[in-house]
Amino acid sequence: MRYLILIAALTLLAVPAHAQVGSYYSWEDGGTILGSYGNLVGEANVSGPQMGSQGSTLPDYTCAGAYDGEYYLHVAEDPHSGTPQAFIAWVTNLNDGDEVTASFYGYDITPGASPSWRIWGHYSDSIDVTTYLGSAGGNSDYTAGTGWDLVSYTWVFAGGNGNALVIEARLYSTPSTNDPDHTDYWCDYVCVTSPAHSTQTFPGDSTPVEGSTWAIIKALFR
Ligand SMILES: [Ca+2]
Repeated sequence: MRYLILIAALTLLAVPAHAQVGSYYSWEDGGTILGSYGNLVGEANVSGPQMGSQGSTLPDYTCAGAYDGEYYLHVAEDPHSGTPQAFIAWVTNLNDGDEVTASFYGYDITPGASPSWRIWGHYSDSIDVTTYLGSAGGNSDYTAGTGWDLVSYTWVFAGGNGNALVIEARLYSTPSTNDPDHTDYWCDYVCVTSPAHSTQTFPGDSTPVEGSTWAIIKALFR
């Protein structure tokens, strides 16, 4: 089954000049992540209530279940160090000036305090999702701490040598650096809107808007 659903094709008259296409991915097909950076461990496709740790080494909080559908993503930071990132979407074949909006829901029950999520991005080429061609910035707001919270950002593409954008789900634990601390995280329902000439790729077995790029991803992550 395919869970990559085309949800919108906006008017040609809208700003920006290119028609925008929106898709979402909800982890319903068993996928996990496209890649990661830093001390990110334990990526898993999960369903139902989950127990986790908020900085301790023992389980001390629970997530009741998915934000959308039945399945969602678990990752963890272990040991705490720096800012780990889960790569949860990839938009390729972009041109300077293109507008890309992405969002996801992160689970957070600690208002105003870590652990929390942020959405960020970096540039890559359109061949290999693991290439890093510089930060693209992101939203400095964290998940609110009210349960399943939305984080979102809009980039105006300016990739320099690269022509692709990797969407990062960033993990912020407390204390930020400490061994052997462990923090569990859950996220769900990543949405991406980008120009119709670009290609959106998500984890799992979903088919991207342009199938040729998916063949490359499968070869990379076999
Ligand atoms: Ca889901």
